[in-house]
Amino acid sequence: MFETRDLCWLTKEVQSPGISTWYIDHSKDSPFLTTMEREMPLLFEGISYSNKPEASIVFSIIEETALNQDGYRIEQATQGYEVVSNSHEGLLFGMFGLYRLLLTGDDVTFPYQSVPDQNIRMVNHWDNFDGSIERGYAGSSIFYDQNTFRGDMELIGQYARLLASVGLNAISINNVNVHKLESFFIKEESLKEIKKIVEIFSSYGIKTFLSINFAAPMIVGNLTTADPLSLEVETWWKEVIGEIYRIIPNFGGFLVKADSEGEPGPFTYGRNHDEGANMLAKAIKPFGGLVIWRCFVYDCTQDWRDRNLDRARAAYDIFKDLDGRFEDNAILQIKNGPIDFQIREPVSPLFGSMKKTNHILEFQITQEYTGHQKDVCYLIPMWKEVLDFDTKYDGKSLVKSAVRKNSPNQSNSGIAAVVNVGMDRNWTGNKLAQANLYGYGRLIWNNELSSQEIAEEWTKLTFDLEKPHLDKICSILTTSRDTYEDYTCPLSVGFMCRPSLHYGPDVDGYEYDKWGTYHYADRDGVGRDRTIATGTGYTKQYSKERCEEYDCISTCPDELLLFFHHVLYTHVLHSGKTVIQHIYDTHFQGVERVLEYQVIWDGLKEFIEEEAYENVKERLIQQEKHAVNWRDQVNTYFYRKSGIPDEKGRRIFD
Ligand code: GCW
Repeated sequence: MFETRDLCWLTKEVQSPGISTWYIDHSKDSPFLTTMEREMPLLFEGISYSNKPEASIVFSIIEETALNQDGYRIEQATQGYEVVSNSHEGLLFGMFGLYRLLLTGDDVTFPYQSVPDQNIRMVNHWDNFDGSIERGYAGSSIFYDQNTFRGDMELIGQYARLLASVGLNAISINNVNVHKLESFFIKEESLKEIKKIVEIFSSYGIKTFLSINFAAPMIVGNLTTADPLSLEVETWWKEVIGEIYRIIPNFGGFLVKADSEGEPGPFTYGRNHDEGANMLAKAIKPFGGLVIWRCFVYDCTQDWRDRNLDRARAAYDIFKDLDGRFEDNAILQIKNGPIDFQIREPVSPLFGSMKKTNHILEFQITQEYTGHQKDVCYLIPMWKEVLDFDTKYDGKSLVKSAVRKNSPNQSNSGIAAVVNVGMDRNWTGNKLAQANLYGYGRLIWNNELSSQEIAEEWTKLTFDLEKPHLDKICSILTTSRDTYEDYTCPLSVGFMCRPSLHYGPDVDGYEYDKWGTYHYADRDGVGRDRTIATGTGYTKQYSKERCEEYDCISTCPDELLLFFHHVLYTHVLHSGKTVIQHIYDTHFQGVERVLEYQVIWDGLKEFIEEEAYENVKERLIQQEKHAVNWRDQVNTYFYRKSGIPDEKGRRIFD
């Protein structure tokens, strides 16, 4: 397995005659020593361990508050490099940091100090025990197969090193929709298997979490209720948690999706979400565990006829008033936008407004609504926009700092994302989708990195190419989010994709359905009115300044217009174009861009190793078909509705 699997950005070895030995000060017991002993020769060609501190690379534990828990500093020493940190985790991250710098950092200056901007840096798996992955596009689960634990520990080991190499430190290993069999993961038989997985991740400094079923007391424990305020339920969970920690003392905790899309939760018992989360948090606290509670709670059985209901409002309506009522080891996990990982959405209004509750921001690396890892869609630009978004509370409050600062226990705050890997040999289906996993880790560790810098790092580590060729790949990556947006949903109107599948166009697919995602296109105009005066009042969930900006049609940014307003097709955008012309232009442009990507990629044929070349080539062909389909359906739909022709006279089907 080890030879045949694509090792992504860890394929190369640092080759330097000056680097021949390494040394770690293990006067303090290091749980990571074995890991580093295994890693160092994989990362640095011909290196061997020396038991003398005069080695080419020296790892030392120091005490320096500024480096925090996981941070490190690399100093240039006469014989090579010294990596220092407060913790062994930090040294491990520093080892991967030094490797990266030596391979990519042409103009790096030493000492190089790196301290993560976010404390919890997590990936969430939506893997099911049967081996399928909800919204997975890279083959089946690396953990499970046909209701058994796959047991390929070497593969899990490779995955752990990939995650640690980009600075991640937490993982949840099963789907948040916890089906029958997975509900029993909290029992001894499964825990013994899970322990083996936990051990591997923990040897790379990564904490493992399980998604649990809120109704487990009934499903697993045969109780008649799962009411969080029932003593019987509380006692049951305490026993279960005691058992988990007896078997897995370094277990991370629980991730919970409750009262959402059919999952059980406290609402069933007339209880609130703080009551649900706190019951679990109190039970797990003595063991140092965490409860991560998702805010993706909304009514998915809406009546499309009722225009007063607005799914976008749900998370804020449910959670804002609970601010300050959660235990110190409970964390709310909030999706980046108010609806659901669309190619463009405004930032969730909970950021900045919630000030007394630990929180985690949730992204989606797996490309559910962004092209299923067939289409290239580099997501770092989108995530950066979210992190850099100024919520405008108290003057200025950027999401990236609000997540931490507004969490009373800052070590219990951070970022999580639904991950994109599976059994495909290259992990992510589309080779270029590796850049999203790599970039996610890098960006949430260092929120200041640019999309361009991350793309450059990834391409340098991944391919053996001259700069002009690397630049070409970067040019595909860094424009691909805009391209995807161009040929899919215009101006943040959202959805318009095929129901359930979420790939390919179906403009009215969700329009008369129960899911609460409507565009309201008619013969005159399109968009959801979320204003205070005439709409759902969602704009009021933002800070005063943001509310005014979004509420007013003349100040609302173009790219968010249809999320907040219902406008005429003839409405003129800030760009100077009418809405209808914008729709036509972007859809033609999106397809053009994909054709350009094909030309660029073809030009790289002789320089890229065949498997990777063919992999992306094949997908770019699919992407073209996909883009053409979107273009023609969206353009035709709006042409038929509006009767307004394209001013450039291009072919639109009528
Ligand atoms: O985006 C939606 C997906 C569901 C997913 C849900 C969630 C795991 O379509 O498949 O369920 O979000 O985030 O819980």
